[in-house]
Amino acid sequence: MAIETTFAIIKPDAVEKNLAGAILAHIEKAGFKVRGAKRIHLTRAQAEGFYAEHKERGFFGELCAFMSRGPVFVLALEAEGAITKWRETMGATDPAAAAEGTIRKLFGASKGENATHGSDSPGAAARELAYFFASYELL
Ligand code: FUP
Repeated sequence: MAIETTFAIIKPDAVEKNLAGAILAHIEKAGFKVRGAKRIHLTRAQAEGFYAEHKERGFFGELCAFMSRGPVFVLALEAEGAITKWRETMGATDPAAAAEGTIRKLFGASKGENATHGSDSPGAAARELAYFFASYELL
C-alpha cells in the first residue's frame, strides 16, 4: 500500500472537553505520523466552505454552527493507506454505531458532535489539506 497523507480535524466538542491530547495519543499509537498540526477557530464562512458538498442537507446549518463554535485542531496525518486507515481509526459517523475502540466510540457524543473528521477519498484529502495548510506547513 502507498504512503498517503490524509486530513483530520479534532472537532470543537472534543477540544471543549480537553480530549485533544488523548485523541492525538490515540492517533500516534495507531501508527500515524503527524506531518502538520494547528489549533484554529473556524469562521462560519470557513466552515460553510469546508462542508460545501453538504449544503443541501438538512443538518448543514447546525453542522456549520457547531464547527465554528470553538477551536479545533486541524491535522495532516501520514501512514500507509492513511485515508482508509484514518476512517477505520475514527469509526462510523454515529458514535452509537461505531466499533469498540474507535475514536468516535470512545470520545464522540452524537452523530453531529462526533469528535473527529477525516477525508473520505484521495480527492477530498488533497482538497481539504490545501484548504487549511500551506505546503511549507507539512513537514
Ligand atoms: P463522515 O464522513 O463520517 O464525517 O460523515 P458525513 O460526511 O456523512 O457527514 C459529515 C458531518 O456531518 C458529520 F461528521 C456530522 C454531520 N452529520 C450530522 O450532523 N447529521 C447527520 O445526519 C449526518 C452527518
